[in-house]
Amino acid sequence: MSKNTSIQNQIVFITGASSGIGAACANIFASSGAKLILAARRRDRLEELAAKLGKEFNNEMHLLQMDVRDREQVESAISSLPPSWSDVDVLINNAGLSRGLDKLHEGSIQDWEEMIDTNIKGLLYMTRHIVPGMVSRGRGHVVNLGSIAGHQTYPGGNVYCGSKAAVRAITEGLKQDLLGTPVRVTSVDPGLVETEFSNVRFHGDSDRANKVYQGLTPLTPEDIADVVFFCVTRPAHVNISEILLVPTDQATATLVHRRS
Ligand code: NDP
Ligand code: 8X3
Repeated sequence: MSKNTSIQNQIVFITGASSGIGAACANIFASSGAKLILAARRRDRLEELAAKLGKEFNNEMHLLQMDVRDREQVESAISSLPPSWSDVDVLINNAGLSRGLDKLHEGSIQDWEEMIDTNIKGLLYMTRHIVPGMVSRGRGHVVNLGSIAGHQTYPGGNVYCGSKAAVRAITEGLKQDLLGTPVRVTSVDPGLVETEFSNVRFHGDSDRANKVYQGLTPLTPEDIADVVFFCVTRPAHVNISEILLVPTDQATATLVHRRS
């Protein structure tokens, strides 16, 4: 029988670790003895999380206050990692956001740029700087957070859906380009997960954000982290390329069952 990949003492780099799915990934990997590089813009949130995980699991952590949209910041953060942190085994490209739900012809160009710069360009910068080391060391796994929005476009979703369709294509391309190396590539594509996502989408309008999940049981960040962990811990010869997961109360990007 093939051996599952052990995560003990592996270096796991998680972007967008200050909230939601990224924070839940940090928790599950910490509980299995991984060494974590936790990155996001909100350093206070990273510190809070690291204090909690350190107390619970006593694992090693390295915090990076970083904006994935800033190419120079990404380059310098990665190139100046201390030697004991530079050999990243698992990269979880999770940092991402949606902004607005406007019709395309009425949309905010600033919102579009924020989504494209974070969800596509940020993921590319991270990948470009981390994957060469994985190839030369002959080990590694990249997990990208896609979305159901990369499979189906919904009204008002236009640019967000486009950015996640790009993540899907980029994940597929990366897998093709890494063929012949042991580096694995996975896209985890959730439907509705209750996090700060909708609050960010609606620029802090929490009433509108709460309505997204009203009357249904959404996925939790921990549900997604479980799936990411499952993919990463499969035996080395198993590459899970794509997983689409939705709440039982969701059938498509627009078809959901609400009890009230
Ligand atoms: P949250 O808003 O809870 O978390 C988003 C994380 O991304 C935060 O930690 C945020 O940290 C970070 N982030 C955003 N912009 C940047 C940036 N420029 N540089 C660095 N970090 C950044 O949302 P989720 O946990 O739900 O989202 C995580 C991923 O999952 C995203 O890619 C999202 O598109 C995807 N997803 C979410 C779904 C959902 O329904 N919630 C469904 C499908 C996919 P900070 O603000 O501190 O920088
Ligand atoms: C987040 C899920 O349906 O709000 O990617 O786009 S959705």
